[in-house]
Amino acid sequence: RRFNVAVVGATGAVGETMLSILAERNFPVGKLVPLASERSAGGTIDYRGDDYVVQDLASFDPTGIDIALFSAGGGVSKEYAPKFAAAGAVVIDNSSAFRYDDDVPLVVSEVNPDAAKHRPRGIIANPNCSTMQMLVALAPLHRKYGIERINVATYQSVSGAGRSALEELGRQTGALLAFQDADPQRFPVQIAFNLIPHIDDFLDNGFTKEEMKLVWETRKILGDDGIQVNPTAVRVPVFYGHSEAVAIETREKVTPEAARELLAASPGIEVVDEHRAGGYPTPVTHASGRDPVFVGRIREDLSHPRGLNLWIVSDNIRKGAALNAVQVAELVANGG
Ligand code: A2P
Ligand code: 11C
Repeated sequence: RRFNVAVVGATGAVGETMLSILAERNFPVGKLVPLASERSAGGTIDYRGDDYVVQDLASFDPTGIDIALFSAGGGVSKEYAPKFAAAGAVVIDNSSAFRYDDDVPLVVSEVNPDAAKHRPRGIIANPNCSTMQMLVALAPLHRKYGIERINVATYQSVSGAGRSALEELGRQTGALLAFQDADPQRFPVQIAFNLIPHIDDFLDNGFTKEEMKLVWETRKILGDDGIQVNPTAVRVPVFYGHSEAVAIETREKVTPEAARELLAASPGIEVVDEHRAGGYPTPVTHASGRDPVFVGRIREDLSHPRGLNLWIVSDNIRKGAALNAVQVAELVANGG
């Protein structure tokens, strides 16, 4: 059977990758409808070599859509996802609008695929990119050794903040190399040749919302409210690919050798961990434009008897957003 698919936010950084991944993976698309705001309605996008006219979400009738992939921000999802679901579509939503609702499953395809089956509101939430890649790597360790605590510092690329953020890094870099000013617009301070310990809004507890997503989403996806997570989220001047320095504390001791073996045999992961120059994953050399979550620098924590350090890198637009959304669509299409 074929599925009528709507991509909401089709002109955005994530939306255009959703379209290319649907094509790459031969998703059984019947009718394809790219949607965006009235700003880009009437323009065209490419899908499998054909032009498709972008339609205005505000005036679109969702009747007949089977699967809707949303990536146009939380406000758009809050308003339109329930309308698509009411018209009979399964909505796979990449925003944070529904992630913490009890009756909306939050699914990483390699970690908790069965959760996608129980979707009373017709909505499945796609996790935040930094949680996504962290849990693809940590879930196998958690199942076998029991993770009690996670310390994580992220190094997040600008593409996580959308197309305008990619443009800002490019513009500022060019301006500074030409001895011109680089006034910040999309980010609160200059991002080129800098880094910013601030992603998403500040909350009352002094953490940012991006940091708390790592706490809340990890517990929900692993189904374990006891896991302690201590996050710091940092924006870095990289175009594509988020990196994470992660230190875990486990109930049972795990050696680096055992961790390497387990992770190398787990789905969605590629271990790159040689003790030589370049023998570790980086956004540019490994992750950008590719599907796996790359794990390297696996070593014992010198300061904790059951501690392990890992370096986790993945393309935030692919596994962190568009790829997982399409993988969840595959689960739905296969009867999940
Ligand atoms: P548009 O091209 O019309 O602005 P990014 O995260 O890369 O900035 O992309 C955001 C995506 O969400 C774009 O496709 C954008 O479409 C879409 N979008 C933003 N606001 C709305 C809206 N109010 N209704 C529909 N689509 C929207
Ligand atoms: C970033 N993680 O890198 C963000 C982007 O909750 O879906 C995705 C925000 C979200 O800026």
